[in-house]
Amino acid sequence: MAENLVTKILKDHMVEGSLEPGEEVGLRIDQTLLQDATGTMACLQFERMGVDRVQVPFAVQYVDHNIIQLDFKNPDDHRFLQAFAARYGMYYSRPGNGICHYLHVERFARPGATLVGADSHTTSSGALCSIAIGAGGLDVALVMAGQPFQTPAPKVVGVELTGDFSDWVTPKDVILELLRRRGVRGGLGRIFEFYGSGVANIDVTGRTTICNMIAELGATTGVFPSDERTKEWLGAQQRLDDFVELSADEGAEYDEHEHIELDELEPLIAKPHSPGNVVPVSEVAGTKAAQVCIGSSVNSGFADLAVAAAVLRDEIVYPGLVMTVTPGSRQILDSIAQTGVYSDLVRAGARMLEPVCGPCVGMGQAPPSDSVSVRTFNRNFPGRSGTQTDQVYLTSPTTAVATVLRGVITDPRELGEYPELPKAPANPAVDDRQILEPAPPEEASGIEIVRGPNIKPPPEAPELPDSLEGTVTIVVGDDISTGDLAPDGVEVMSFRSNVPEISRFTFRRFDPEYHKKAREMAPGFIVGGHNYGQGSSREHAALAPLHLGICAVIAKSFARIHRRNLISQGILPLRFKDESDYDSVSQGDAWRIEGVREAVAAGGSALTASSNDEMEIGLEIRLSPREREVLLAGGILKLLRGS
Ligand code: MIC
Repeated sequence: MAENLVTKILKDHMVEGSLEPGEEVGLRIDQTLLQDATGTMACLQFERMGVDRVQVPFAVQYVDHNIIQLDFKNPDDHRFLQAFAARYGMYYSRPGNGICHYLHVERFARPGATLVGADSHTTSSGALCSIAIGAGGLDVALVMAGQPFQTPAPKVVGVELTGDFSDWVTPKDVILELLRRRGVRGGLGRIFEFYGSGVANIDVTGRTTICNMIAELGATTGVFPSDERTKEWLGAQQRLDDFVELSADEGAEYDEHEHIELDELEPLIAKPHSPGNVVPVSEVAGTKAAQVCIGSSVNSGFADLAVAAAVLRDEIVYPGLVMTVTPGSRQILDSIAQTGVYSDLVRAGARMLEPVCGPCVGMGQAPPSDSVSVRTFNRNFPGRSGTQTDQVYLTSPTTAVATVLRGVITDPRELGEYPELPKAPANPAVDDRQILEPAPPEEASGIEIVRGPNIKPPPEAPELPDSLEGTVTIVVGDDISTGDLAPDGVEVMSFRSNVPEISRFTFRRFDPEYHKKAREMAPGFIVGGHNYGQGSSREHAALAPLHLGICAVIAKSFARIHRRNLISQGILPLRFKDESDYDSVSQGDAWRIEGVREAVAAGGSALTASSNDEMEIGLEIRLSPREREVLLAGGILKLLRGS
């Protein structure tokens, strides 16, 4: 039978389970990726697994998120991670070397490989035809310890691309178009495979943009075929040996279909406060902007920055607005310096930032109160920029730079003729000296891993009890992001190695005192709407509630990574049998759920919550056999240890 590309790569890596959509599949993983904001927890949990050396063929630790060094906390984490990587067999990319997703596509991703990373945008490496999946830190640590990666087998959506872009329209508009069509829940349980004649018109940088933001659809990942563009890229990266041609068979079948005619796309933009809130730029044109940020974890490639520079050559940044530019990696920084892109941007008045995630996660450059910030980033959840009253729009570099010129959101097609762009250097500065090799096994055990005072042991859940009795600590709506549970920004993220401290910020957007109330009410339940836990992979969004005494989350539906993080940490995810029951729940309700352990052990699918001894609420349990074992034990670590 003619096979699609996803099926080919998954079959090649399947070690257990089934590829039937929704069934659990176990995959052999070729590569793992950690970044610093999720890495310390993952490493601390890896340590508890009692494994002497990382077991995957290639593991890398990047440092790109918690970069601002206001005090000792972030540098202490970096020091810990560097020593840990050397000790346990991971490569270590030094701070300032670049953003993990850009670096991985430059240096390590390869066609046909599998990659699991503790960052939801690990999907970026789909640009080089890897099956690259984001996961919580503990799940990645488990893979590093040599276990297969367990995930629900996805449906495959074939996205046929035809035609070519018209001037000013870019690959960012492809992913915004998918988000416009499907919204932030439209990719759940799905891998998006791109094919068709239009694929050849998107270079690896453009493919990276699309695959990065496929995470915003809630998708498992996205993947492009390995073709001439892939070969060109690998050649420039001096990695031609990694090239293999890979694509779907002629006439391959897909579970679902999308078709995008590139010529028909127009410049798009996502309005506050969701990446799924997409409209044509023309609809919001004229909106005054206080800030424009180009670059960061998406749209930081050479082509993205070159177009901004070409538009700004001999012009200046509109006086009422501040512009920042972030190159994706040291290599890209070198390329823009060599080609004059850097100086055109500097002369125009752009503030040039170092190649790190930066403003995308509220790590500096927070916009002024109540103002509009136009960003080429991937997420605009409320307050993510660091300013609680932010109004963040997400768009392409062309729309962003048109806005820089005029001071108001501008359809770039109004700028007229498309400028001549500088060419990327044929031989970019490939230099891996900032990526340190692990110590050889014979020296590794002598390495001291220093832990600063902010590095605290992660909490563990108790075994699943026979019944759950507790209080509804909060009722939240649809599309709650992990940023609501463990916020972005310099202050909160510096507690990524310290769960007791980070839990003080849980749900602070709704109630700054939530953490105190939750502790008083413990054991507690959280009640949520659809797509609970969307966004990032940060397991702190499960660990902080665990620390506050949350034993179960009851929602209308869950985002993939967060649902799995809850289970891995021993928190039970349950769904409403009848969604309308959600409306009858209030904060402070006393719930009793009998027979939980028995139902989970027996693979039962239903439970009943008795609320205030007055009302019965039907609940659904949807767990794979493996997830049931994990929950019964009280989380993955306890299951592994057998206690
Ligand atoms: C994000 O873009 O939301 C992050 C910050 O990269 C997260 C990782 C984290 O929270 O550390 C992600 O995407 O998983």
